[in-house]
Amino acid sequence: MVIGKNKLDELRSFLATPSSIVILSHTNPDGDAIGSSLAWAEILSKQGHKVTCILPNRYPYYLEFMPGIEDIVVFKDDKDGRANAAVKSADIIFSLDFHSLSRLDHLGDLIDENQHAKRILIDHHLDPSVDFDLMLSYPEASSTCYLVALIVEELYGVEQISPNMAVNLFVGMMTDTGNFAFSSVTPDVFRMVSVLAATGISIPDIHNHVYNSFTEGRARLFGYVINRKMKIFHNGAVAHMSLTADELRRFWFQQGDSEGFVNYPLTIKKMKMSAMFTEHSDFIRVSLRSRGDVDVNVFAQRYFNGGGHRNAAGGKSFVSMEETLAHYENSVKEYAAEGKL
Ligand SMILES: [Mn+2]
Repeated sequence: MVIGKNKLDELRSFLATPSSIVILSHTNPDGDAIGSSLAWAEILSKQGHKVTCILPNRYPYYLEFMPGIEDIVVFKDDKDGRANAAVKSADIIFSLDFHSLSRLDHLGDLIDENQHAKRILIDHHLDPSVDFDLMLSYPEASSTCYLVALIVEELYGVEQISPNMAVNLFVGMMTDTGNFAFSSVTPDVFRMVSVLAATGISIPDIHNHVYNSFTEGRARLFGYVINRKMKIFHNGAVAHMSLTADELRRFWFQQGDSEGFVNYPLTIKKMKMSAMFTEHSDFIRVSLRSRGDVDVNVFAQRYFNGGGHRNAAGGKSFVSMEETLAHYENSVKEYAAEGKL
């Protein structure tokens, strides 16, 4: 994929003079959200801009190794008003790895107060909202980190990618592609991986940090949910799993612990679609994954007030767990009856 020359020219002109810049990413930030934010922040700082990264809430503990992550302002824990000050004085607000300011919870209200800043989107989710002055929206891109790498290449040259930037970009490119296994992966993604690897980063170290740094509670919770909570139906083609707040407490749940669980049913032959329902204080988080042509982006939009990508999407439910699971099973039936499953 190629980033349009006009878009790059516009971006270049927005960045022509040193500015106060805020970089935002989505609630429950993942490796791609954080990696793209940190890498973009580093290169912009080097160009003389004053950059603040803000996330609506905290990142999972196993991403704490990412270089520069301690400088991110976590809006939910921001006692000294750093987010407020940065947003109010911002000339440019970048939104990375999410497609609508509505995904920011209360941070969105703060953004609304600054109406003079230019708003720029860099993202790969489907159906972005239109409230941006410049949109670098590429749903075919396998990750936002890959997009940022391409933009850095075009604007400043790949030799400007430092080892720290390479670690951050690699984390997002690796996690958003299921270890470079999804259909969104192109030959050019591997070209960019080669560029990152050439900076001298240790890919085994990154892999260990991201995938082999969990707690014992997480391992036991995983065993529990697969053994006791996975339901398979629709002739073995659809699965769901759920975790109530009570069950999460029993396994000393920390944010991020259930990350990736939803993918596991898809390791079963003939499985086409998987869902994971996790109870939070005022809603149930819905994660959806699918294989091939089964479109969980449309499914999430239609049945769970959400969206995302064709094979990975999410949403929310505001009824009880029991009702949510029943709604899911009925929705699967309806979707299948339309030939979409
Ligand atoms: Mn992403």
